[in-house]
Amino acid sequence: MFRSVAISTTFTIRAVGATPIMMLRYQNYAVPVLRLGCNVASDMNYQKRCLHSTGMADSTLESTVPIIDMSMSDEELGKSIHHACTTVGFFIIVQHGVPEELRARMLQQARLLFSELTLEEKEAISVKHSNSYRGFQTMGVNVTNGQRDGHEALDLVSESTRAIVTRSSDSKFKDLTNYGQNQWPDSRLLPDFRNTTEEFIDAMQAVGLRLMSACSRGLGLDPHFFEPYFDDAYWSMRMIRYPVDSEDRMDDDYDFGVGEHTDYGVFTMILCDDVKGTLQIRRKGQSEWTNVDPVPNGFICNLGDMLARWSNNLYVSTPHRVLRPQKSNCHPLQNDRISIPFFFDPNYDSVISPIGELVEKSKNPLLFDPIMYGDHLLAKTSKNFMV
Ligand SMILES: O=C(O)CCC(=O)C(=O)O
Repeated sequence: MFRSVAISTTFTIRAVGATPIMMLRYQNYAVPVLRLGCNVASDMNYQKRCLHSTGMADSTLESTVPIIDMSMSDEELGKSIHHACTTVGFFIIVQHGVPEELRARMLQQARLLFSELTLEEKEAISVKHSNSYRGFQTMGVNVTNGQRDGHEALDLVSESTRAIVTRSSDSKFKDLTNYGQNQWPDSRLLPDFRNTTEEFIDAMQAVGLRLMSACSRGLGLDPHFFEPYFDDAYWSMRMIRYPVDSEDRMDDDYDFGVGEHTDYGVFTMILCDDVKGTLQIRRKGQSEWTNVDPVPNGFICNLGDMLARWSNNLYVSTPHRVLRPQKSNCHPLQNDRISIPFFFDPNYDSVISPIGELVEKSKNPLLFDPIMYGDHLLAKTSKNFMV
């Protein structure tokens, strides 16, 4: 189905079927590629250049969004995560164990999803065919705060049967459900998409479990405290393409790639290409927004509402948003940013209540009632689409 023609040692032109030249790629990976082969943890000069690229002094950004090397012990990792979660709510993990080659393949498959499928092929797996908020969203179908977001995306979610919940007829969710099957692109069009994605999901779940174990230590809990809540972790992932902002936009729609929000679950880990100046956070008590730019081979991480609840707001679920990319920040051959957030979240039927010791540590009054994670998720996802 694919024909490849090498035109130099660095670039490859691909064609699909009879369609001439569909796209340019760099060394068989979707461009831009994150410095393949570099050892990020030891490449501090490169990290410093990345930090400078936001226009902030190193020390400012370092204290804003820490870079956490996961090769340290669980004890040390717990302390680092604790520091990040009690301050900024965002951090970047490196040396996380997900092979660079798998990250590159996942980004490549995501890029192919957007570039190789026709609108009709995307519509065939549209979220509008799903009763459980899974599938493809063409530009503007995803909504945040009532405004259409400037991105297209595919949403995939755990198919755990724990999401089959019988609700009373007076429940506001009575006709809604998160339980369902994912919609995958036709394997004849993208033969490696599903197996690469499933391999990536497995790898991300392993990182998620390690974060949880370290997190329990950082919180001073039993290291196994969170395990029963994650034996069937209800993960979700999005593959997102943000096209560059266009100047001929007529209304308020598409102002943002994603509007301001907090995440719903526990830990989000974002794999993205190296386009800068898009993801922004607003720290507690501050009105200005700060860029969080990618670091080679790193996942940008943040914590979500469930960890804030468990810790009675000792850990903050930080508001963030995504600006539409500027052409000047994109790779010369591209007009977009690709981002793949992986949401590592508790079992669907986990009931999350503030943990006694943490209510005390937080010095806050008891802030939250118990909530089933699935109910929180359904309340949010049921408002996310305008189809
Ligand atoms: O694309 C990104 O950098 C972040 C996306 C995001 O915030 C989300 O999907 O919740």
